Amino acid sequence: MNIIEGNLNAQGKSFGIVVSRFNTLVTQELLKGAVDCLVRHGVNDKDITIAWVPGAGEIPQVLKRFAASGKFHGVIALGCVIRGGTPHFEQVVSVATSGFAEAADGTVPVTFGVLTTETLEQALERAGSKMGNKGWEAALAVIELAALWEKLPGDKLS
Ligand code: INI
Repeated sequence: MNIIEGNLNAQGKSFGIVVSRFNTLVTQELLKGAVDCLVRHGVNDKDITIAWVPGAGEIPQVLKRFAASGKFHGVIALGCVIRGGTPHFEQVVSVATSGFAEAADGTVPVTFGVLTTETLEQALERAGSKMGNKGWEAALAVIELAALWEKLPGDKLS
């Protein structure tokens, strides 16, 4: 039996983060959580590249470019869509999630830290208060996948 798992050591690895500006109050906290997680697991500050985009609807375009660039061991998507203030909530969420799925094509690990909530309060709870920080969680997941990637059969980023 072969069991393959990734560890949480990210030393020497580089990561890209795509974060949306819409609901910045929340997304800046997701970003802080993600960067903190990467750095605490050994990533050098200079090996983190952050791209800001206008809204969650724009995340997939940049995510795909990052994933295809060959420059990163993993890429993280961060955003926040709040139903309360979003008449076209379903459309924005659908564009973000289906685009994410296209970017997560197995080239490099890609993780999803886009909050979809009913209220701003629920979003803030998931951005560093009582429900944790989903940015941190997305970063931890990409670290584990990046380590796993090195053990999977096939090509890897050198
Ligand atoms: N984008 C978000 O990231 N969150 C939202 O809550 C939101 N609302 O409320 O509409 C939102 N809309 C903008 C969207 O992501 C695109 O930027 C826009 O449709 C232009 O393509």
